[in-house]
Amino acid sequence: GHKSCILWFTGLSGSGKSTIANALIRRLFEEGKQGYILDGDNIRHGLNQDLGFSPEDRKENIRRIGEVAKLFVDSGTIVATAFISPYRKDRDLVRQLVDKDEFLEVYVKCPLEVCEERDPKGLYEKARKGEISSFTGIDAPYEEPVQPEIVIESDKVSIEEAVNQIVTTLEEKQLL
Ligand code: GGZ
Repeated sequence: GHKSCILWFTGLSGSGKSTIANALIRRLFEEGKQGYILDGDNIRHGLNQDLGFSPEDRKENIRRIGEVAKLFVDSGTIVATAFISPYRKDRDLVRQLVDKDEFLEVYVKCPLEVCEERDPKGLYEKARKGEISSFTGIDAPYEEPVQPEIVIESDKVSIEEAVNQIVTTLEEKQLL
């Protein structure tokens, strides 16, 4: 069996949060464990489509996602959330929504230069040209986690290694 928990991915745009979270949920499924992912595709385009990228809107985005993630924990699911969540305070508020052992902050650490080089959606280029404002890492802040449960250096490890790293931590914490 497993214990349900929130795996709270945080990191810059293009750091690999969604990719790693998706690979993790797939691995859990293969092992017969119930997992679910919350990301921009199913949240920012739906529940949170009224929100933009001002500090206030990002705060409300994270607050709602935290509440939804808590519901998934109640339902017995391992939930992975993949949002930049740039403000430490907003992440800490979510941490306090569930039991201490049910929240794992997963910092997907990747140098800005590498994210900018990847630029999968061309957003960094637009931000540099001033076509998008308040872009995280360019003209909006990213506050690094202080004591994340897991740090993944996504420019140094493969997706498979990242998944292994998370699974190992879940096993160590007796969540799997
Ligand atoms: C940051 C932005 C912005 C701005 C649009 N700043 O690479 P992506 O495209 O898929 O990931 C980014 C996503 C960030 O949404 P989050 O809900 O994760 O952000 S937060 O946690 O801060 O609320 C990017 C796209 O949306 N995007 N404009 N200005 N990312």
